[in-house]
Amino acid sequence: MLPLMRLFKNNNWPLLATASMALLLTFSACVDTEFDEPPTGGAPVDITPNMSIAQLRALHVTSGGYDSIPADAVFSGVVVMDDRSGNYYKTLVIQDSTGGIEISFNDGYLYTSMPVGRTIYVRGKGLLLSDYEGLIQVIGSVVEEGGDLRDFGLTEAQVRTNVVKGAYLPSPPVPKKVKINEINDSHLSTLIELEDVEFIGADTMKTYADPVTNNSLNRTLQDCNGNTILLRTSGYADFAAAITPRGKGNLVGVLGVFRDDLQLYIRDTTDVNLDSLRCGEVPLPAEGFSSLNETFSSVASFEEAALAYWANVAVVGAEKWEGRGFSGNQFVQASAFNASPSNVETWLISAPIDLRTQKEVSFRSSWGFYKHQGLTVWVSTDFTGSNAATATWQPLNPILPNAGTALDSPGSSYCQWVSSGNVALPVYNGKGYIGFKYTGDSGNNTTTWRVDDVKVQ
Ligand SMILES: [Ca+2]
Repeated sequence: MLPLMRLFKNNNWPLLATASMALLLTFSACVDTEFDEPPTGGAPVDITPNMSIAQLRALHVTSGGYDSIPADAVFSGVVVMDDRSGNYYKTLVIQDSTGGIEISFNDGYLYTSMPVGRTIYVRGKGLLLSDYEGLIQVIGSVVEEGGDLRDFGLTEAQVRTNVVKGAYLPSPPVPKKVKINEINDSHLSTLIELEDVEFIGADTMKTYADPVTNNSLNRTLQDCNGNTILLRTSGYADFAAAITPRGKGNLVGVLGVFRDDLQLYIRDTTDVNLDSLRCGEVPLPAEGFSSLNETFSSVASFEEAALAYWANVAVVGAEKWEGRGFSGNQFVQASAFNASPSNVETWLISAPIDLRTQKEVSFRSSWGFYKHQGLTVWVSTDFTGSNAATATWQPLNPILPNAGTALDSPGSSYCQWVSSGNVALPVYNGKGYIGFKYTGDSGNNTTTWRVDDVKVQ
Protein backbone atom coordinates (compact mmCIF):
# COMPACT_ATOMS: atom_id res chain seq x y z
CA MET A 1 0.00 0.00 0.00
CA LEU A 2 1.24 3.44 -0.86
CA PRO A 3 0.27 6.65 0.86
CA LEU A 4 -2.10 8.87 -1.03
CA MET A 5 0.15 11.84 -0.40
CA ARG A 6 2.58 10.71 -3.11
CA LEU A 7 3.31 13.37 -5.67
CA PHE A 8 2.62 13.15 -9.34
CA LYS A 9 4.44 15.25 -11.80
CA ASN A 10 3.00 14.14 -15.08
CA ASN A 11 -0.52 13.27 -14.14
CA ASN A 12 -2.72 12.42 -11.26
CA TRP A 13 -3.34 8.81 -10.53
CA PRO A 14 -7.00 8.44 -11.51
CA LEU A 15 -6.19 9.58 -15.02
CA LEU A 16 -3.32 7.15 -15.22
CA ALA A 17 -5.41 4.32 -13.92
CA THR A 18 -8.11 5.19 -16.37
CA ALA A 19 -5.57 5.26 -19.15
CA SER A 20 -4.41 1.82 -18.17
CA MET A 21 -7.91 0.49 -18.27
CA ALA A 22 -8.55 2.16 -21.60
CA LEU A 23 -5.41 0.56 -22.92
CA LEU A 24 -6.73 -2.88 -22.08
CA LEU A 25 -9.86 -2.18 -24.06
CA THR A 26 -8.40 -0.55 -27.13
CA PHE A 27 -4.94 -1.97 -27.63
CA SER A 28 -5.95 -5.48 -28.47
CA ALA A 29 -6.05 -4.67 -32.17
CA CYS A 30 -2.32 -4.07 -32.17
CA VAL A 31 0.15 -6.53 -33.55
CA ASP A 32 0.58 -9.41 -31.18
CA THR A 33 4.02 -10.78 -31.78
CA GLU A 34 4.63 -13.48 -29.27
CA PHE A 35 7.19 -16.24 -29.29
CA ASP A 36 6.72 -18.60 -26.43
CA GLU A 37 8.40 -21.68 -27.74
CA PRO A 38 11.76 -21.23 -29.42
CA PRO A 39 14.49 -22.58 -27.14
CA THR A 40 17.18 -20.69 -28.96
CA GLY A 41 17.37 -17.86 -31.41
CA GLY A 42 13.73 -16.93 -31.56
CA ALA A 43 11.73 -15.72 -34.49
CA PRO A 44 12.28 -12.30 -36.10
CA VAL A 45 10.76 -9.44 -34.15
CA ASP A 46 8.94 -6.61 -35.91
CA ILE A 47 9.65 -4.07 -33.23
CA THR A 48 12.61 -1.76 -32.75
CA PRO A 49 13.60 -0.10 -29.48
CA ASN A 50 13.66 3.68 -29.57
CA MET A 51 14.57 4.25 -25.94
CA SER A 52 17.44 2.94 -23.88
CA ILE A 53 16.88 1.67 -20.37
CA ALA A 54 18.98 4.56 -19.07
CA GLN A 55 16.61 6.95 -20.86
CA LEU A 56 13.65 5.05 -19.48
CA ARG A 57 14.97 5.25 -15.92
CA ALA A 58 15.56 8.98 -16.35
CA LEU A 59 11.83 9.42 -16.96
CA HIS A 60 11.15 8.52 -13.34
CA VAL A 61 11.43 11.97 -11.84
CA THR A 62 8.72 11.66 -9.19
CA SER A 63 10.43 10.00 -6.29
CA GLY A 64 7.91 7.91 -4.42
CA GLY A 65 5.30 8.60 -7.09
CA TYR A 66 4.41 7.72 -10.63
CA ASP A 67 5.56 8.81 -14.06
CA SER A 68 3.96 7.70 -17.28
CA ILE A 69 5.99 6.19 -20.09
CA PRO A 70 5.43 7.77 -23.55
CA ALA A 71 2.93 5.77 -25.54
CA ASP A 72 5.27 5.38 -28.50
CA ALA A 73 8.29 4.38 -26.43
CA VAL A 74 9.77 0.95 -27.02
CA PHE A 75 12.55 -0.36 -24.82
CA SER A 76 14.17 -3.73 -24.69
CA GLY A 77 16.64 -5.74 -22.73
CA VAL A 78 17.87 -9.20 -21.92
CA VAL A 79 16.30 -10.88 -18.91
CA VAL A 80 19.01 -11.15 -16.23
CA MET A 81 16.72 -12.17 -13.35
CA ASP A 82 13.57 -14.22 -13.56
CA ASP A 83 11.33 -15.93 -11.02
CA ARG A 84 12.49 -19.50 -11.56
CA SER A 85 14.02 -20.01 -8.11
CA GLY A 86 11.42 -17.94 -6.27
CA ASN A 87 14.01 -15.44 -5.05
CA TYR A 88 12.16 -12.92 -7.23
CA TYR A 89 8.40 -13.07 -7.42
CA LYS A 90 6.27 -11.91 -10.35
CA THR A 91 9.18 -9.71 -11.38
CA LEU A 92 11.79 -9.71 -14.12
CA VAL A 93 14.92 -7.64 -14.41
CA ILE A 94 15.99 -6.73 -17.92
CA GLN A 95 19.19 -5.05 -18.95
CA ASP A 96 20.59 -3.36 -22.05
CA SER A 97 24.00 -1.77 -22.59
CA THR A 98 22.96 1.34 -20.67
CA GLY A 99 21.44 -0.15 -17.53
CA GLY A 100 18.75 -2.36 -16.13
CA ILE A 101 15.25 -2.11 -14.72
CA GLU A 102 12.70 -4.23 -12.94
CA ILE A 103 9.37 -5.02 -14.55
CA SER A 104 6.54 -6.03 -12.25
CA PHE A 105 3.89 -8.48 -13.43
CA ASN A 106 0.55 -9.58 -12.04
CA ASP A 107 1.23 -13.23 -12.67
CA GLY A 108 4.04 -15.63 -11.87
CA TYR A 109 5.85 -18.39 -13.76
CA LEU A 110 7.42 -15.70 -15.92
CA TYR A 111 10.46 -17.89 -16.49
CA THR A 112 8.43 -20.32 -18.57
CA SER A 113 8.22 -17.78 -21.38
CA MET A 114 10.72 -15.06 -20.40
CA PRO A 115 13.68 -16.80 -18.76
CA VAL A 116 17.13 -15.41 -18.08
CA GLY A 117 18.87 -14.87 -21.40
CA ARG A 118 15.82 -14.01 -23.47
CA THR A 119 15.47 -10.58 -25.04
CA ILE A 120 12.14 -8.91 -24.50
CA TYR A 121 10.73 -5.75 -26.04
CA VAL A 122 8.27 -3.57 -24.20
CA ARG A 123 5.91 -0.95 -25.62
CA GLY A 124 5.50 1.91 -23.19
CA LYS A 125 1.88 2.70 -23.88
CA GLY A 126 -0.13 2.75 -20.69
CA LEU A 127 2.74 1.65 -18.46
CA LEU A 128 4.11 3.58 -15.52
CA LEU A 129 7.35 4.05 -13.69
CA SER A 130 7.15 3.67 -9.96
CA ASP A 131 9.63 2.93 -7.22
CA TYR A 132 9.61 0.59 -4.30
CA GLU A 133 11.75 1.84 -1.41
CA GLY A 134 14.10 3.43 -3.92
CA LEU A 135 14.14 0.79 -6.65
CA ILE A 136 12.61 1.89 -9.95
CA GLN A 137 10.05 -0.46 -11.46
CA VAL A 138 7.92 -0.59 -14.57
CA ILE A 139 4.37 -1.33 -13.48
CA GLY A 140 1.07 -1.84 -15.27
CA SER A 141 -1.21 0.43 -13.29
CA VAL A 142 -1.94 2.05 -9.97
CA VAL A 143 -5.30 1.88 -8.28
CA GLU A 144 -6.74 3.51 -5.20
CA GLU A 145 -7.95 1.08 -2.60
CA GLY A 146 -9.43 2.49 0.59
CA GLY A 147 -7.44 5.69 0.39
CA ASP A 148 -4.17 3.98 -0.44
CA LEU A 149 -2.52 3.65 -3.80
CA ARG A 150 -1.65 0.15 -4.86
CA ASP A 151 0.73 -0.75 -7.64
CA PHE A 152 -0.21 -3.49 -10.05
CA GLY A 153 2.15 -5.33 -12.32
CA LEU A 154 1.49 -5.83 -15.98
CA THR A 155 -1.69 -7.83 -16.44
CA GLU A 156 -1.89 -10.81 -18.71
CA ALA A 157 -3.60 -8.55 -21.24
CA GLN A 158 -0.82 -5.97 -20.96
CA VAL A 159 1.75 -8.70 -21.50
CA ARG A 160 -0.05 -9.64 -24.70
CA THR A 161 -0.27 -6.09 -25.97
CA ASN A 162 2.94 -4.54 -24.63
CA VAL A 163 5.54 -7.29 -24.42
CA VAL A 164 7.21 -8.93 -27.37
CA LYS A 165 9.43 -11.90 -26.67
CA GLY A 166 12.54 -12.01 -28.79
CA ALA A 167 15.67 -14.02 -29.27
CA TYR A 168 17.64 -15.92 -26.70
CA LEU A 169 21.25 -15.01 -26.14
CA PRO A 170 23.55 -17.73 -27.43
CA SER A 171 25.09 -17.87 -23.95
CA PRO A 172 24.02 -16.58 -20.53
CA PRO A 173 24.22 -12.84 -19.89
CA VAL A 174 27.71 -11.82 -18.82
CA PRO A 175 27.84 -9.97 -15.51
CA LYS A 176 29.94 -6.86 -15.12
CA LYS A 177 32.83 -7.39 -12.75
CA VAL A 178 32.86 -4.80 -10.03
CA LYS A 179 34.40 -4.35 -6.61
CA ILE A 180 32.20 -3.86 -3.57
CA ASN A 181 33.50 -0.35 -2.97
CA GLU A 182 32.83 0.55 -6.61
CA ILE A 183 29.16 -0.41 -6.56
CA ASN A 184 26.82 2.53 -7.05
CA ASP A 185 23.35 3.41 -8.29
CA SER A 186 24.40 2.90 -11.93
CA HIS A 187 24.55 -0.82 -11.18
CA LEU A 188 20.98 -1.03 -9.88
CA SER A 189 18.95 -3.75 -11.56
CA THR A 190 21.97 -5.01 -13.46
CA LEU A 191 23.90 -8.24 -13.26
CA ILE A 192 27.22 -7.83 -11.51
CA GLU A 193 29.98 -10.17 -10.44
CA LEU A 194 31.97 -9.64 -7.27
CA GLU A 195 35.43 -11.17 -7.24
CA ASP A 196 37.32 -12.36 -4.16
CA VAL A 197 34.47 -11.99 -1.71
CA GLU A 198 33.35 -14.15 1.19
CA PHE A 199 30.54 -14.19 3.72
CA ILE A 200 31.52 -12.62 7.02
CA GLY A 201 32.38 -15.28 9.58
CA ALA A 202 29.03 -15.07 11.35
CA ASP A 203 27.19 -15.62 8.06
CA THR A 204 29.09 -18.69 6.85
CA MET A 205 27.51 -22.14 7.05
CA LYS A 206 24.10 -20.57 7.56
CA THR A 207 20.93 -20.87 5.50
CA TYR A 208 20.48 -18.19 2.84
CA ALA A 209 17.00 -17.41 4.20
CA ASP A 210 14.53 -18.97 6.61
CA PRO A 211 12.81 -21.83 4.80
CA VAL A 212 10.56 -22.56 7.80
CA THR A 213 9.02 -19.14 8.37
CA ASN A 214 9.69 -18.06 4.76
CA ASN A 215 11.26 -14.89 6.10
CA SER A 216 13.80 -13.18 3.90
CA LEU A 217 17.25 -12.81 5.41
CA ASN A 218 20.26 -10.62 4.82
CA ARG A 219 23.73 -12.15 4.83
CA THR A 220 26.78 -9.93 4.64
CA LEU A 221 29.50 -10.34 2.05
CA GLN A 222 32.92 -8.78 2.46
CA ASP A 223 36.08 -8.38 0.46
CA CYS A 224 39.58 -8.72 1.91
CA ASN A 225 39.64 -4.98 2.64
CA GLY A 226 36.57 -5.16 4.84
CA ASN A 227 34.15 -3.55 2.37
CA THR A 228 30.72 -5.12 2.76
CA ILE A 229 27.43 -5.51 0.92
CA LEU A 230 24.22 -7.31 1.83
CA LEU A 231 23.05 -10.44 0.06
CA ARG A 232 19.31 -10.70 0.48
CA THR A 233 17.37 -13.88 -0.13
CA SER A 234 13.65 -14.56 -0.07
CA GLY A 235 12.38 -17.24 2.27
CA TYR A 236 10.39 -18.49 -0.71
CA ALA A 237 13.51 -19.09 -2.82
CA ASP A 238 13.91 -22.78 -3.56
CA PHE A 239 17.47 -22.50 -2.21
CA ALA A 240 16.46 -20.76 1.04
CA ALA A 241 17.63 -23.80 3.05
CA ALA A 242 20.98 -24.09 1.23
CA ILE A 243 24.05 -23.38 3.34
CA THR A 244 26.32 -20.42 2.73
CA PRO A 245 29.86 -21.54 1.92
CA ARG A 246 32.84 -20.72 4.08
CA GLY A 247 35.31 -19.89 1.34
CA LYS A 248 36.14 -16.94 -0.86
CA GLY A 249 35.55 -16.46 -4.56
CA ASN A 250 33.17 -14.96 -7.07
CA LEU A 251 29.48 -14.22 -6.67
CA VAL A 252 27.04 -13.08 -9.34
CA GLY A 253 23.83 -11.25 -8.56
CA VAL A 254 21.43 -8.52 -9.48
CA LEU A 255 21.76 -5.33 -7.48
CA GLY A 256 18.74 -3.95 -5.69
CA VAL A 257 18.23 -1.29 -3.09
CA PHE A 258 16.00 -0.96 -0.06
CA ARG A 259 16.01 2.62 1.16
CA ASP A 260 19.69 3.30 1.81
CA ASP A 261 20.87 -0.30 1.63
CA LEU A 262 22.22 -1.70 -1.60
CA GLN A 263 21.56 -5.42 -1.65
CA LEU A 264 22.41 -8.23 -4.01
CA TYR A 265 20.12 -11.04 -5.09
CA ILE A 266 21.42 -14.25 -6.61
CA ARG A 267 19.36 -16.18 -9.16
CA ASP A 268 20.26 -19.47 -7.48
CA THR A 269 23.29 -20.98 -5.78
CA THR A 270 25.09 -21.56 -9.07
CA ASP A 271 25.76 -17.82 -8.87
CA VAL A 272 27.88 -18.48 -5.76
CA ASN A 273 31.37 -19.87 -6.28
CA LEU A 274 33.15 -19.37 -3.00
CA ASP A 275 35.50 -22.32 -2.72
CA SER A 276 38.93 -20.76 -2.30
CA LEU A 277 40.74 -19.98 0.92
CA ARG A 278 39.26 -17.10 2.88
CA CYS A 279 40.98 -13.74 3.09
CA GLY A 280 44.24 -14.10 4.97
CA GLU A 281 44.23 -17.88 4.90
CA VAL A 282 47.30 -19.60 3.55
CA PRO A 283 47.54 -23.02 1.90
CA LEU A 284 48.23 -25.93 4.18
CA PRO A 285 51.74 -27.33 3.65
CA ALA A 286 51.78 -31.12 3.34
CA GLU A 287 54.09 -31.38 6.34
CA GLY A 288 51.95 -29.06 8.49
CA PHE A 289 52.61 -25.49 9.53
CA SER A 290 56.05 -24.63 10.83
CA SER A 291 54.46 -22.09 13.16
CA LEU A 292 51.05 -20.89 14.36
CA ASN A 293 49.94 -17.52 15.67
CA GLU A 294 46.19 -17.65 16.24
CA THR A 295 44.74 -14.50 17.79
CA PHE A 296 41.12 -15.55 17.05
CA SER A 297 40.48 -12.14 15.51
CA SER A 298 38.29 -13.80 12.87
CA VAL A 299 35.93 -15.63 15.21
CA ALA A 300 32.42 -14.21 15.52
CA SER A 301 31.05 -13.61 18.99
CA PHE A 302 28.42 -16.08 20.13
CA GLU A 303 29.12 -18.28 17.10
CA GLU A 304 30.88 -21.61 17.04
CA ALA A 305 34.54 -20.92 16.36
CA ALA A 306 35.34 -21.77 12.73
CA LEU A 307 39.00 -21.46 11.81
CA ALA A 308 40.82 -22.71 8.75
CA TYR A 309 42.39 -26.14 9.35
CA TRP A 310 41.24 -26.17 13.01
CA ALA A 311 38.59 -28.55 14.32
CA ASN A 312 35.85 -27.71 16.84
CA VAL A 313 34.26 -30.91 18.04
CA ALA A 314 31.54 -31.82 20.54
CA VAL A 315 32.68 -35.23 21.80
CA VAL A 316 30.11 -35.38 24.62
CA GLY A 317 26.98 -33.25 24.57
CA ALA A 318 26.30 -30.47 22.09
CA GLU A 319 28.41 -27.53 23.24
CA LYS A 320 31.35 -26.36 21.17
CA TRP A 321 33.96 -23.66 21.55
CA GLU A 322 32.53 -20.25 20.67
CA GLY A 323 33.91 -16.88 19.78
CA ARG A 324 33.59 -14.01 22.20
CA GLY A 325 34.91 -10.47 22.29
CA PHE A 326 35.84 -8.05 25.02
CA SER A 327 37.33 -4.59 24.62
CA GLY A 328 38.04 -5.21 20.96
CA ASN A 329 39.80 -8.53 21.50
CA GLN A 330 38.31 -11.76 20.17
CA PHE A 331 39.02 -15.11 21.82
CA VAL A 332 37.36 -18.51 22.19
CA GLN A 333 35.57 -19.96 25.15
CA ALA A 334 33.65 -23.04 26.25
CA SER A 335 31.14 -23.46 29.05
CA ALA A 336 28.69 -26.03 30.40
CA PHE A 337 26.48 -23.34 31.91
CA ASN A 338 22.88 -24.19 30.95
CA ALA A 339 24.22 -26.96 28.70
CA SER A 340 21.70 -29.44 27.38
CA PRO A 341 22.57 -32.28 27.45
CA SER A 342 24.26 -31.57 30.76
CA ASN A 343 27.59 -33.30 30.24
CA VAL A 344 30.03 -31.48 28.00
CA GLU A 345 33.31 -32.50 26.43
CA THR A 346 34.35 -30.27 23.58
CA TRP A 347 37.70 -29.99 21.82
CA LEU A 348 39.24 -27.12 19.91
CA ILE A 349 42.03 -28.71 17.91
CA SER A 350 44.73 -26.70 16.20
CA ALA A 351 45.83 -26.72 12.59
CA PRO A 352 48.47 -29.37 11.91
CA ILE A 353 51.98 -28.52 13.05
CA ASP A 354 55.25 -29.82 11.62
CA LEU A 355 56.78 -31.63 14.59
CA ARG A 356 59.96 -32.74 12.86
CA THR A 357 61.86 -30.05 14.70
CA GLN A 358 61.51 -29.04 18.35
CA LYS A 359 58.53 -26.72 18.80
CA GLU A 360 56.96 -24.96 21.75
CA VAL A 361 53.37 -23.92 22.26
CA SER A 362 52.15 -20.99 24.29
CA PHE A 363 48.74 -19.46 24.84
CA ARG A 364 46.88 -17.57 27.51
CA SER A 365 43.74 -18.59 29.30
CA SER A 366 41.29 -17.39 31.92
CA TRP A 367 38.09 -18.56 33.58
CA GLY A 368 34.72 -17.01 34.32
CA PHE A 369 32.30 -17.80 37.19
CA TYR A 370 34.76 -20.29 38.65
CA LYS A 371 33.38 -23.64 39.75
CA HIS A 372 35.88 -26.16 38.46
CA GLN A 373 39.08 -26.76 36.57
CA GLY A 374 37.59 -27.55 33.16
CA LEU A 375 40.48 -26.97 30.76
CA THR A 376 43.21 -29.42 29.83
CA VAL A 377 45.63 -29.23 26.91
CA TRP A 378 46.90 -32.13 24.86
CA VAL A 379 48.93 -33.06 21.80
CA SER A 380 48.22 -35.80 19.27
CA THR A 381 50.10 -37.17 16.31
CA ASP A 382 47.32 -39.45 15.07
CA PHE A 383 44.43 -37.00 14.91
CA THR A 384 42.94 -37.24 11.43
CA GLY A 385 40.60 -34.27 11.51
CA SER A 386 37.57 -36.27 12.58
CA ASN A 387 38.65 -38.70 15.31
CA ALA A 388 38.94 -36.37 18.29
CA ALA A 389 37.32 -38.91 20.60
CA THR A 390 39.57 -41.83 19.64
CA ALA A 391 42.89 -40.18 18.74
CA THR A 392 45.83 -40.70 21.09
CA TRP A 393 46.23 -37.56 23.19
CA GLN A 394 49.28 -36.88 25.37
CA PRO A 395 48.79 -34.34 28.16
CA LEU A 396 50.71 -31.09 28.12
CA ASN A 397 51.44 -29.22 31.33
CA PRO A 398 50.81 -25.52 30.74
CA ILE A 399 50.32 -22.93 33.46
CA LEU A 400 46.60 -22.36 33.87
CA PRO A 401 44.67 -20.04 36.16
CA ASN A 402 43.10 -21.69 39.20
CA ALA A 403 40.48 -20.86 41.79
CA GLY A 404 42.86 -18.42 43.47
CA THR A 405 43.80 -16.41 40.41
CA ALA A 406 43.01 -12.72 40.82
CA LEU A 407 39.95 -11.25 39.12
CA ASP A 408 40.59 -9.06 36.10
CA SER A 409 38.88 -6.13 37.82
CA PRO A 410 37.08 -5.60 41.14
CA GLY A 411 33.67 -7.27 41.08
CA SER A 412 34.36 -9.08 37.83
CA SER A 413 33.38 -12.73 37.43
CA TYR A 414 36.42 -13.35 35.23
CA CYS A 415 40.02 -13.83 36.23
CA GLN A 416 43.07 -12.26 34.70
CA TRP A 417 44.50 -13.84 31.57
CA VAL A 418 47.34 -16.18 32.53
CA SER A 419 50.19 -17.06 30.21
CA SER A 420 50.78 -20.78 29.77
CA GLY A 421 54.54 -20.35 29.49
CA ASN A 422 56.40 -22.06 26.65
CA VAL A 423 55.46 -25.72 26.64
CA ALA A 424 57.70 -28.11 24.69
CA LEU A 425 56.01 -30.32 22.11
CA PRO A 426 57.26 -33.81 21.29
CA VAL A 427 59.54 -34.17 18.32
CA TYR A 428 57.93 -36.52 15.84
CA ASN A 429 58.52 -37.44 12.21
CA GLY A 430 55.22 -35.97 11.03
CA LYS A 431 52.39 -33.66 12.01
CA GLY A 432 50.90 -32.95 15.41
CA TYR A 433 47.87 -31.16 16.77
CA ILE A 434 47.27 -29.20 19.97
CA GLY A 435 43.93 -30.05 21.59
CA PHE A 436 42.14 -27.69 24.01
CA LYS A 437 39.71 -29.91 25.89
CA TYR A 438 36.87 -28.51 27.95
CA THR A 439 34.86 -30.76 30.26
CA GLY A 440 31.99 -29.78 32.50
CA ASP A 441 28.35 -30.30 33.27
CA SER A 442 25.41 -28.01 33.77
CA GLY A 443 24.97 -29.11 37.40
CA ASN A 444 28.06 -28.00 39.31
CA ASN A 445 30.90 -27.79 36.81
CA THR A 446 29.81 -24.81 34.78
CA THR A 447 32.95 -22.68 34.69
CA THR A 448 33.60 -20.76 31.49
CA TRP A 449 37.14 -21.31 30.15
CA ARG A 450 38.67 -18.90 27.69
CA VAL A 451 41.71 -19.29 25.42
CA ASP A 452 43.54 -16.72 23.30
CA ASP A 453 46.83 -16.14 21.48
CA VAL A 454 47.83 -19.68 20.63
CA LYS A 455 51.41 -19.59 19.34
CA VAL A 456 53.58 -22.44 18.14
CA GLN A 457 57.17 -21.82 17.14
CA1 LIG B 1 42.56 -12.48 20.56
